[in-house]
Amino acid sequence: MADDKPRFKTYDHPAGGWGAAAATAKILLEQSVVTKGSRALLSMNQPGGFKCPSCAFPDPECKKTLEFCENGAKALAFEATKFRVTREFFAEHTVSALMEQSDHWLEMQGRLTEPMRYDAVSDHYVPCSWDDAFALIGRHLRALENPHQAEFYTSGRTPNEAAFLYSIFVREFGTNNFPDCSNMCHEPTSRGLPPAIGVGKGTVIMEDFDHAEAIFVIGQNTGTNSPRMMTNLVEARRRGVPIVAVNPMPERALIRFTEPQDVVQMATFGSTPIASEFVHIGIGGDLALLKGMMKVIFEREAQGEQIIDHAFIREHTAGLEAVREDALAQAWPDIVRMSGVSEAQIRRCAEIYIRSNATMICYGMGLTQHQQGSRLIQQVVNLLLLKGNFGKPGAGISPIRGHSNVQGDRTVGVDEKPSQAYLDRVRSVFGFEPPREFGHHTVESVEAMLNGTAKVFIGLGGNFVRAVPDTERSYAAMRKLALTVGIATKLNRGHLVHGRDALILPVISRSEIIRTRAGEQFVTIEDSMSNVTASRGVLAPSSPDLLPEVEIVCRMAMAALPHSKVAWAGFIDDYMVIRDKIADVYPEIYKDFSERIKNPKGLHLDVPPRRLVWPTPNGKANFLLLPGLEANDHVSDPAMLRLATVRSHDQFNTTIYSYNDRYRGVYNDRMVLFMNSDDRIARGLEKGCRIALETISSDGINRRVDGLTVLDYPMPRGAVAGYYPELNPLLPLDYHDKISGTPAAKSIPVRVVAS
Ligand SMILES: Nc1nc2c(c(=O)[nH]1)N[C@H]1C(S)=C(S)[C@@H](COP(=O)(O)OP(=O)(O)OC[C@H]3O[C@@H](n4cnc5c(=O)[nH]c(N)nc54)[C@H](O)[C@@H]3O)O[C@H]1N2
Ligand SMILES: Nc1nc2c(c(=O)[nH]1)N[C@H]1C(S)=C(S)[C@@H](COP(=O)(O)OP(=O)(O)OC[C@H]3O[C@@H](n4cnc5c(=O)[nH]c(N)nc54)[C@H](O)[C@@H]3O)O[C@H]1N2
Ligand SMILES: [Mo]
Repeated sequence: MADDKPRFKTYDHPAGGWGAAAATAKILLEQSVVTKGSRALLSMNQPGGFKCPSCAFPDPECKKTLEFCENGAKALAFEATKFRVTREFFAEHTVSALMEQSDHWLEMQGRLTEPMRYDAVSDHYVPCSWDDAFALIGRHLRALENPHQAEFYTSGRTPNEAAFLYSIFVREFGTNNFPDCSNMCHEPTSRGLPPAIGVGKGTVIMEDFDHAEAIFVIGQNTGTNSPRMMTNLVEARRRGVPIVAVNPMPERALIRFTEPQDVVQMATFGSTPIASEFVHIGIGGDLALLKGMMKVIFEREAQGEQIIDHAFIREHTAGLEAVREDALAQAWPDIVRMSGVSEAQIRRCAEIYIRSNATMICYGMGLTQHQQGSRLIQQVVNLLLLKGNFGKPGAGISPIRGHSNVQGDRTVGVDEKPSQAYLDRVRSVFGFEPPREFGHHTVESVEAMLNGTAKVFIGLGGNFVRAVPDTERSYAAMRKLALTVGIATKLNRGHLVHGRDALILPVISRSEIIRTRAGEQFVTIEDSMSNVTASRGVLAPSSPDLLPEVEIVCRMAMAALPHSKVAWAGFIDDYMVIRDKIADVYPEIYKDFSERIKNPKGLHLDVPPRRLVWPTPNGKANFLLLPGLEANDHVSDPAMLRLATVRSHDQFNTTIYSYNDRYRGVYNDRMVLFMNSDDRIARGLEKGCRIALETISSDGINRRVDGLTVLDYPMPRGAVAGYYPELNPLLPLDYHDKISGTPAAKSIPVRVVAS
């Protein structure tokens, strides 16, 4: 069919607008959820409704209009789909046959309907009762020589109540092995920020957008991955606030955007320019850019200008001197070469920062997924501290989180490096002695599988094997396990790359009603700005055989811990009981949780730096030095290109909604490589030719992906981009930020080879 042929076409309209509206309608139609879906959309992000299952950006307060976005609607439509994966489906396909299908095909089969167990004799998943499923999990966990042989993964859609109980279950079981999707995502924020400002979270709230005098958006594709934030950027821009977008890809929505909620703009085909300054940064060039801006500030101060907030620095910070010396020591030619940005533009960015009395810096994966991800985030803090950009309206650091509850899961205990104070609270509230040694993060859990120490993998949501680096090795790692458990809404590759025993346990989704013997229950979610709100599903569950995640966690615990000190059965029906325990373990932030959550606006968890209180060891905000200008290990190979693996407009992480990427002009293909035409010509490649990429690494493992079409694209020289998860085979497991364990998925050193 001609319509399925790959097409590449420059997209030169604004992002958003009618294109987004049409895309939303098409998806609702395709998934046959028009009436059901539209009804659900009306409840999404409304008081009394459920939280959007897509990203973690907060909802604007008290908006009376329909508050959703194209990609939120997609996430909902694919959750509320009419399609079902039934026992007949599994009887029809062997697991080996399913492995031949694409991720997109697997997703399109629809919602899981009942628990299934892998049968090795027939190579089929076969139906299995819930009781038998929990008994099998209990048997495997109890048979381990020690609890550290199990890995307990979490993906960030899991609500607070289930995540909290999971963290208690796993700790009573005896390990802190909590590989988590955040280990591949904003872990550099969670580990990088505490030594700098004392908390591992952002300091900005929604209202700050109304007071900011300058906004930087670094390494984040806002229009695709947190579209609701576009409303804030449009409003800010209309107020005349300068917006600086720093990105190797000129992401369309950061250039021009039409608000789908803006009736006049929609009717007149109008749009708002977003970035007042687009910084076409080289991959990993952000460190040099930040230092260049600081150098400008220090130089002008030395010439007698008053730029730095000296009173703030004296009262609240430590460590400025080393950072100043280092920035001043960097030579302009090096800064320009390493950032890929002209000195003039760096000076303009510095000028924007200097003139603003309240600067907000937002960032995404383009900043975290580098080998120095954690320390890069600290450089952002350095810049903000210079002008006292904390504890005042409109200012602060704003990590834009990914999954809708990824921040909440960490807050309520999903943490492989828990603090001793938290463990003490767990002991006093639940009466067992939790393990004190740190557990595995995601990369360490794959290593443990590879070296044979891990035996059991339980995935509370997510699609582990597709999300982690080094696809081939990770598949091999999973296949060595005794038991793999996927607790999920949809069939995914993680269920097909499995251990000797394997279970698929289907759950009630965010948009669906949870009804227990005690009546209808709601769950709670913490967004990127530390607001905790209730989420109540409105749709009937897509199958009568689904269980809520809370019940699954409790019954796993009961099966694994026959002598548990915790009254698990008491949590299954009444989620208020769980919230009371959360309040007991976290009295500072969750005091009176059950009462406070009755407020439709929810509660805002305290972020001390907003009050200029710094919970660091020295009680100060700390300037922290990252010497030099390289955010990744130096590679001397002259043929090297830095590869960023990114999301298309039509995917949610490993879930592929379609093969299109509208704003980048790509249709019906995901096996593409975005490249600067000069880099293509320098390699003697024809326009649109097929190539293979190979990773440049020193561990002797050949990592290669074949069949990529080269697209001429406005990338900086030396930088290429392609899609995650297709390019994950190129990402070595040990190529990560050593502080956080986060794979450096935005800066893989590769070379082009013949396909
Ligand atoms: N629709 C949709 N929404 C999502 C998701 C989704 O898949 N689909 N995923 C969710 C999740 S879990 C997350 S974490 C977020 C991810 O949201 P984003 O952080 O936007 O994630 P990416 O698309 O991976 O890439 C971010 C941007 O980084 C840029 N970049 C690459 N390398 C560099 C660099 O060296 N420097 C700079 N400055 N920029 C660079 C890329 O060009 C890209 O624009 O979105 C969440 N929301
Ligand atoms: N190369 C490369 N790799 C990356 C990234 C990158 O940019 N480049 N990004 C990384 C990032 S930021 C992240 S966050 C990870 C994502 O890693 P994961 O969070 O593991 O992956 P997802 O694709 O979000 O998981 C999708 C699956 O979750 C299940 N699911 C959906 N909703 C629910 C629910 O409500 N409950 C339960 N129990 N299950 C549900 C569905 O079965 C679905 O198939 O990938 C990381 N990997
Ligand atoms: Mo993420």
